[in-house]
Amino acid sequence: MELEKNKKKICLPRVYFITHRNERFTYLDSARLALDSGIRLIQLRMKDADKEEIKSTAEELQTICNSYNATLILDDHVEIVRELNLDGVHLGLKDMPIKEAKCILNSCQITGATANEYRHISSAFEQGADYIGLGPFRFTRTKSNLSPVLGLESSEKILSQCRANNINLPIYAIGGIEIRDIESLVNAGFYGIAVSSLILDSEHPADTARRVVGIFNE
Ligand code: TZP
Ligand code: MG
Repeated sequence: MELEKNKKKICLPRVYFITHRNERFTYLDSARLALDSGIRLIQLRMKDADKEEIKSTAEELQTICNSYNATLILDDHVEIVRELNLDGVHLGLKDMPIKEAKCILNSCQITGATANEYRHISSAFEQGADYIGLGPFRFTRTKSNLSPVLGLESSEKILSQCRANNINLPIYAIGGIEIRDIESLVNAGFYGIAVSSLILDSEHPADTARRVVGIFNE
């Protein structure tokens, strides 16, 4: 999907990588690995870092993403997105309201929202969100203070409520997603998947990332 925001086209590919760090990867290395493996939508998420570190990392990653023609979304920090003119921001349930962020950002920049229930999606939709991350699908250690795990049945229910109410936003499944989940998630109506540990904790991260991209390109 391409969002035509004035003259700039921002792409929302179906595989969305969330940065993380572990013994093997820094935040930047995790993003480089994803980009090298064909992923073209990155969220820079640095929960344990201070603002200056987030800003300098975002600046560096922006140059890298531009060279791959990839979309870069920053978690939480609307003011950094504005200052660096990044492609967009992702906001959680306790972050700045979407409509407020839309007033701060320019019309080329996209705003993504976290949802765990149908009412979160309908509220984000009314406020002008450009995409939704719905989850957690399974338990995950990547995020603390997890909302209730949805699983397939609740996810399907929420997606059909969206269809019934003509909410046609791209909705990514997020949280603990495994390769074996992808087919049923797509069949349920998810637009795409947002993943981190599936790739970073795998024995061969680049192979896993390529495999995931390949599934969506089939
Ligand atoms: N929000 C819900 S789960 C999650 C976020 C940011 C992290 C997803 O990471 P993983 O490692 O794919 O479970
Ligand atoms: Mg947040």
